[in-house]
Amino acid sequence: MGLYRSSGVYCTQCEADGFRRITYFLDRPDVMAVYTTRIEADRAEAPVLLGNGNLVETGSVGADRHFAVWHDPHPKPAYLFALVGGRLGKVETRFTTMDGRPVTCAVYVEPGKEPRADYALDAVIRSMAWDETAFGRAYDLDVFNVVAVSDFNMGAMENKGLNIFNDKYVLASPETATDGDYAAIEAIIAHEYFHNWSGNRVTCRDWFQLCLKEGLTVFRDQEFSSDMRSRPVHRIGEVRSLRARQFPEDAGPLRHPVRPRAYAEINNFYTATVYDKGAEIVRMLRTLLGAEAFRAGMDRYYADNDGRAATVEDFLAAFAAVSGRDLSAFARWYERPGTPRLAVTATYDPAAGRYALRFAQSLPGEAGRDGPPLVIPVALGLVGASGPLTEASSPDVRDGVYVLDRAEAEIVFEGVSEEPVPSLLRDFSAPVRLDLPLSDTQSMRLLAQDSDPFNRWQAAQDVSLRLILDPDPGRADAFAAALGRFLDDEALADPAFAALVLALPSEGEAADAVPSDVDPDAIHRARHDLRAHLGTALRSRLERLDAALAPAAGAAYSPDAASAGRRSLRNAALDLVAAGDPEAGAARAAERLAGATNMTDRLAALGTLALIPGETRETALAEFAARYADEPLVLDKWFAIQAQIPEAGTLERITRLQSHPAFTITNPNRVRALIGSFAFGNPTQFTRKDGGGFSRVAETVAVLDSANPQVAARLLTAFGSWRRLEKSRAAKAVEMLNWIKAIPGLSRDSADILARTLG
Ligand code: B3K
Ligand code: ZN
Repeated sequence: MGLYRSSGVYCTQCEADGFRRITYFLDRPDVMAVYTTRIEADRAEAPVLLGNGNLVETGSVGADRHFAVWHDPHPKPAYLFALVGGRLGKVETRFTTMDGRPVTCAVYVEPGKEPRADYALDAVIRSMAWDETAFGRAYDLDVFNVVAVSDFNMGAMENKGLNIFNDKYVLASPETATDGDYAAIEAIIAHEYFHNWSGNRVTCRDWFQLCLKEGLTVFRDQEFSSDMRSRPVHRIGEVRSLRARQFPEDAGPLRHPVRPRAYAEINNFYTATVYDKGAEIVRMLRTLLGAEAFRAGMDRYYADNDGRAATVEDFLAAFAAVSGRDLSAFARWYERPGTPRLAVTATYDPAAGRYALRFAQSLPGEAGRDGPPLVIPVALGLVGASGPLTEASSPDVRDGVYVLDRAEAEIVFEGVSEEPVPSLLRDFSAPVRLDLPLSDTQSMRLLAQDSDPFNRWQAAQDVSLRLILDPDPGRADAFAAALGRFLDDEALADPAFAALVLALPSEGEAADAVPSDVDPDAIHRARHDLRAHLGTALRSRLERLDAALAPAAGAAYSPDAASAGRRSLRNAALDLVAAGDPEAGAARAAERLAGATNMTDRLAALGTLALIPGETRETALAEFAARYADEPLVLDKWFAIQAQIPEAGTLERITRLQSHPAFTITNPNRVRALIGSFAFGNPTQFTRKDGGGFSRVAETVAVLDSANPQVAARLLTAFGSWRRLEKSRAAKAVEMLNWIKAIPGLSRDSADILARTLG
């Protein structure tokens, strides 16, 4: 934090409290000031000089030096201060705001990489236009600059008028970036831009209110991406990531309320809980109030708090004011850590045509007792044998939503002509764990018949999760048949959605569903066997899809969502076929790799091959490395794929990769690609019984801690689920945690994570 140099470029990172490393200051977010910044530098070394706000003066200082003066008229907290000086190329364009202000927008990158910045610049323009129509928010300076640097601890930073980015989230070309990279660039450019209002114009009174800007801004970027792409497909992605990162956090020793009550090191609270659960709270608020009142509440929030350092209470007060609703019970979502469980049971009375749903929520607090109930919006519907039962109705359900605000409640539907399957938490209307015992047959009815795309996908996930936890070839056959019908009827109509339906829950998600004594090897085997089973049973269909989705010869690559969806289904089909028949799969993947015309297909084929041991894989990996020897961001993908190979030899492979010329412990992207992917993406090897996986990550933390405590502390969070592992693995994890604890002079960042993890 503070002022540093990345590949010759001077840059700053001040959030949360880095400004005090640049100069003495009352470095708190509620101390707001107008800044004028004069930057002076050697002209050859730093021809480009950027600051916050508008450029007001430039000039020479003697023969070799020059200066620039930037003035930012908007009062801001010190954490939004930034400056950049270096040799940089740029792409730029103009945008005129809805109130007629001409804005020059530019993206600065390493000279020579300018063509790779076009997509990011386009995303800036689309973000500006979207915030005007979706939220009535216009940009408020004459320039908006984005700078890409290659050493950056997180994704990006929303400094006023001068967003600084990890180059991974700016640079893209079809040859070097995947569809996923394009989508992430679009989302992060939008996120940082949207902070201009949610974070900068209205900032946080103190760091306990972090979710006020982060949860809200994630919600805003999710909405933007949903409008740019497919809404249901994007929603499924949001929930997958919530379950992969936030649910485990909320279930382990690092759990904390969305608005934490205490912290030792605030930089350790930029978490999935603050960001993603924070966004879910905003989403629930919109569901409860309706789109119109929600928008009115947002307008009110900006009107009342512009230029202020606000609190969660200020945020909720705006919505209470416009809707007349009492939101005091809803506010508990900010205070209660943990993921609530929602248990539901159903009874059907055919004679009366009556169907009752009984809800019980629970979220044990500190003393093991349930606290006061949360307000849970449950979007729902009933699904009959040939589709949703539209004539069924309940007085408690309005616009398809039932609001549960008691510990237990029952609602009754009348006019129910056949026994339905309940479709609950449609579009994942609340961040809870649903406890609803459905049979495979009932789930498969939802997959085939529900009108809610999210729950159709969820139904397939539920069946596969049950089959991973309790393998049964007969039931797997029935599931394959249901998937086959789904693919025949719908795969080509919405390939992106179909690809998600084919993707099984991750090993992490399966582990999350096991109450205790988690054995990652057993989960891996069961998941692998199910993939092989489905790949074999669906083979001919998958091969037909593969052929139908092949791009026309010579077709140009386009990163748009529809094209990306076709690629994702085609690659998912190949991957599943390979699971069923590794030998044929390896040959097919190698062929795909050789013929690929873009990074998405190339990397997908390499990912399929990576799971099939043998010469073909090793040759493919070597060729990939040679081809991209000068592309660090592409080699990160190569590091990551290898770090996640679920084989005993991976540790040895990582040792070799650590001395690869492209690897350096001082670059956060490299560390995350190799060691982070291993710790967070390779459950069987990270938790190896011999402790070798834990110790590799611990050694990295030890080496990294003094130079980059933030990245070290983040790596350490991989140990967060140790208590749920089976005893021998858990013991090894504790051994390594204690080893780190004994390191003299450990950073506050790492010491804090350690203390809570061992707690
Ligand atoms: N606000 C920054 C994160 C700062 C992290 C400080 N350790 C990026 C973002 O969320 O937009
Ligand atoms: Zn943010």
